Amino acid sequence: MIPDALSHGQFVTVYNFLSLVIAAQLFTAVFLVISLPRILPRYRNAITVAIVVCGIAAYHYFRIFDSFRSAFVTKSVGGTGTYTQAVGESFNEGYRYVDWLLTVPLLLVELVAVLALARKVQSQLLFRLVPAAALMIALGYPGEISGDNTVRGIFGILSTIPFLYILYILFSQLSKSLKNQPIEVRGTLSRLRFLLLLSWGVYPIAYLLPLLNIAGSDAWVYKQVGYSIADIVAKAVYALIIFRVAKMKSYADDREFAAIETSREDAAPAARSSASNTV
Ligand SMILES: *C/C=C(C)/C=C/C=C(C)/C=C/C1=C(C)CCCC1(C)C
Repeated sequence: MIPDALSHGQFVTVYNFLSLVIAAQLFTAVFLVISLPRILPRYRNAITVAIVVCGIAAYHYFRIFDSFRSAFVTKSVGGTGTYTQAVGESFNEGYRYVDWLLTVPLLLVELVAVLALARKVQSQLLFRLVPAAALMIALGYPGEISGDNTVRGIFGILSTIPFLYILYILFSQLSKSLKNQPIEVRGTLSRLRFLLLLSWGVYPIAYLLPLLNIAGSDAWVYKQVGYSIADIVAKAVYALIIFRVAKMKSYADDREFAAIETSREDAAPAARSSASNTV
């Protein structure tokens, strides 16, 4: 439930986190646009999807930020007092879910695309991952907007089923494909899955907070902060690691490209490829 009132500290905390997410998504997208020529064309699809994800997220955070600012108002001088819900305005949590409905399937597309698998394997993976991701988000929404903790709990459990299925596919099916990846990127890709697990795991925990008897407005504030941090890691940081994988794979695929790209650095490309095996 959206709290009736926020203390000044709570208001500022949410305000600053929402603002930070806008900056992170927007400038990650800008960085990736500028960096596209630094990878081979066969990996540019993956990065283009990453740019779209960060762009969609930045857009929705502008909307969330606006919605937050008009939903909570204060009469105190200098804005240092309590903020209460404005008459006729309500914070719209729907923006998050529309955002996730679009971006979560795309994050999985991004990962599968950078692997550059055989077409058949790729479509098999996406055929499983994309609908499961959409189902997970769609099932979470009725619980998220419900003031009733039983409803919240039931939809939370329903949504966890496709969530576990996605993790199963990522950690079982995808492992087979990892063996065919260049040796330089295997470690990074494997760690990327744990980053995904850790950051995606924050969402159901943040969702649960209102059920854990944490005082109303605190639970809501922690939830907003949790979703915000998770969105930065799961989209922007994730995109930068995908970009790194794309760059390392480009170098491994085409030594001439690697030589041109690294010519301003001292080390020879061949010697560098084994030294760059870290995230
Ligand atoms: C960029 C946004 C991302 C990666 C969002 C991910 C969201 C989830 C993994 C949400 C999962 C949920 C559950 C597993 C159960 C409770 C309801 C949700 C939707 C919060």
